[in-house]
Amino acid sequence: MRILVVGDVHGMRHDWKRVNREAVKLEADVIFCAGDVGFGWGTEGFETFPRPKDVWFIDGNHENFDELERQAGSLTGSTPVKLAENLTYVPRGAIWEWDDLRFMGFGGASSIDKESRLIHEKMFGTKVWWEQELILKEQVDRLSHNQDVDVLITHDVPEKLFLEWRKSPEWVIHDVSYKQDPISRNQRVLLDRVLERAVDPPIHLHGHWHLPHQTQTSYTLSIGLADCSGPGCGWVLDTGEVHKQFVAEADEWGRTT
Ligand SMILES: [Mn+2]
Repeated sequence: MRILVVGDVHGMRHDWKRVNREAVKLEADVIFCAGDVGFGWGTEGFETFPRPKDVWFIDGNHENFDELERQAGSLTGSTPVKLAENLTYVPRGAIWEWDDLRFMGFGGASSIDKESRLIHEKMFGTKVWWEQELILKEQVDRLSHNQDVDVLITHDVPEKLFLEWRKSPEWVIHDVSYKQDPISRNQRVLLDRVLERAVDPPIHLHGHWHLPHQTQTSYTLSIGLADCSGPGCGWVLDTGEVHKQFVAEADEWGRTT
């Protein structure tokens, strides 16, 4: 089974069309968006976009969370929720299997443009920021320990993986203060706990930063995806190959015979 994992769509219909064209070219069975799809954004929300392939997504920070909660029932849950034909939402902490591989999704992040969004709300009277974007401690605490996940998909990056990424040559950011505010850092620290419960998965994918990178740590290959307006927005995940890689690494850890 082949999954095309993509970064932030931000409700951009033309970017989404390109993602679909790529998915056909790459013969992907599923498109998985790692958050910031632009769900429930006016009448042109992500949920109205064409879906020639099966589409799965986690939430990011730029979604209409009232609408998402109304349609999905909750932002947390242990299993994915089918919202419509070819459209599945993965609540924070949900687990599923594709070809014997265990996947976990965990959305949510802080909007660093919150202040300008609140000003917009005051000026135009339309809601463009939702407090549900933030990952809450209790949403993490409800996860059971030792989930032993093969592939973890989050919107933001766990702090532990971020610190490794920052040390690597792939760290090309020029504004060192970018997403270094205490709220953003706290969100990433909460994701560290998710990473722990998932028992250091061999593969981790995330969006939110719009910066493509591949950072190998002792246990996890962390892959950052650009947003869907440019290159580096997609990662093809072939369950057969991931499984091979996982087994090879497991051998090195001495976990399998
Ligand atoms: Mn984001």
